[in-house]
Amino acid sequence: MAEKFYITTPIYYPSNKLTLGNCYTTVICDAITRYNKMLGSDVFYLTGTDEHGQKIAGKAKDAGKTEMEYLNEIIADAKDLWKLLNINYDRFIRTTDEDHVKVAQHVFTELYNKGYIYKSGYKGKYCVPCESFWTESQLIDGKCPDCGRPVIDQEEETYFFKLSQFSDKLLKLYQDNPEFLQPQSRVNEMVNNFIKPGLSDLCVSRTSVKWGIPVPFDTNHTIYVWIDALTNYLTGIGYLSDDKSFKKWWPADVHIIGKEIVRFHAIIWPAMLMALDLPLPKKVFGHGWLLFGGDKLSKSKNVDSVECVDPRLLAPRYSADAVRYILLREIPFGSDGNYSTETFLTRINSDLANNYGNLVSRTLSMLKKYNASVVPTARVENETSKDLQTIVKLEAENAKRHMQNLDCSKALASIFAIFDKANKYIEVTEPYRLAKDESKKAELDSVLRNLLEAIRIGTIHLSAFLPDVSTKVLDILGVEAKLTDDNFYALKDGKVLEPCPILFPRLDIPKELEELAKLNKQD
Ligand code: ME8
Repeated sequence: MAEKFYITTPIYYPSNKLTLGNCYTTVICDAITRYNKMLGSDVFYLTGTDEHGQKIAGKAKDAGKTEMEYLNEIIADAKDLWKLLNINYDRFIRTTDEDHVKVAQHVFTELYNKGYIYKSGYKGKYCVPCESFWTESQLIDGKCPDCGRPVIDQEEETYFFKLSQFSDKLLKLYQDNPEFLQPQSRVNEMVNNFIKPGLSDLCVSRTSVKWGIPVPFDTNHTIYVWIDALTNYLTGIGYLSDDKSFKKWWPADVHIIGKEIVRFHAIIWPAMLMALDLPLPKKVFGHGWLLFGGDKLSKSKNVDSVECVDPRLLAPRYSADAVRYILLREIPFGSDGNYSTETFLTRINSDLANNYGNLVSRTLSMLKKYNASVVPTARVENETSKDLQTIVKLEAENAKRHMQNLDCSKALASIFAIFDKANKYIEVTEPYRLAKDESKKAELDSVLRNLLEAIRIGTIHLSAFLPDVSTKVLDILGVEAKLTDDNFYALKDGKVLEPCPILFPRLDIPKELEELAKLNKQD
């Protein structure tokens, strides 16, 4: 039976349209999903939205809409965006979904019945217009960090989860399972910044937030943030509604999240699951941030004026594959990295148009010119061809290894090393020179065949990352995207190959930057 693999993104706040930052995690999870499917795994990919809370209610009110009207528009846009970027999720979960409301309420009641939740009072600094509590340290100059207005001391009756009881269990979890939280630096952050100083119990209900899931046995309260949000990972695969599915998929193989929410996934979530006697996720990966001029793309900041960051504009103009490529390739996985429109356009030209696109079109046009587009059977073994085969095989194995570590950026570097090598092979073998000498026909045919095989192998790996362009090329070659064979000579001898359309037109970068600046202004 195929191995199962359950992967999740965070559920995003639909308080505004989703951003390129949200696309980063979603595209990574999609590439991991596709790659694992090619390896023969049975994969479930969950993404969705986190729809409760004061902020959403306030936004809806400002827009003169009901919460659901406001949310439905944003969710429709999010789903369109995922379609635009070829995201192949299995379920889009919304925390307003009926089955999720039941799960969140069930979990809250279970934790209460088991003695992990108790009622008490919450004292804090309260901003009346924002209806938000803040801790002393969150205030900016003693004022509300959101709106800058004065805050008052306020007390509210709330339920608490006994998080403080889990310190030792969490330390043991990290110690016994070095795979649980990655990259390793995040473990040190959790231990030194939160667990060693002592965990406080967690506020899990509110009476002042009306837009939320009611606590079933005390309906003055709504469930506050994390019990509602984190349990989506259970609902998504049928907890309480489809036992067979839940048993098949749980525990999650990996939760991929941004580093700012590692604390919730690596401390609160395992503690809740331990309290519920449910198995823990196998891995939490906290990736770094895509930075824009050194800043994390934040929905509240208008970075659009300096950089073009709207995927809804970039994908139709440069292709979904190009947007996926920059997100998957540019930033070392786990670290922060800068995004800029100029880097994006430069990568399209250098990697996609020159390295890959040009390799494919050059090879197919030589095949047409020198062998009537027929896949040659010739196999002349020499140092150069052996060298090509060795590198292709090695880099294909490297790509697989990097994907076991979820590292799309390094995997893509390995795949592009295959194309680099193939381009160098053209330079070294000089097929145009061989074509001038009748006696070198077998050698020429062999060079063409080797190029086609390198393109085949590289493109199969590439298809998890750039599905559109890979499908085009694999269709021309007449092969399926299966990672079963990284050896040469799997193409069908004698097959006639169709010509290749231009895969990535070369861009005039200064002109594009000017055009994008104009489009940004119109927005
Ligand atoms: O935190 N770089 O939702 P959210 C990289 N609802 N990743 C980024 C990014 C950037 N500049 N900007 C956003 C929430 N992300 C909660 C989560 S989970 C049970 C609840 C990605 O809309 C990254 O995955 O603020 C980050 O963790 C997430 O979007 C934050 O999304």
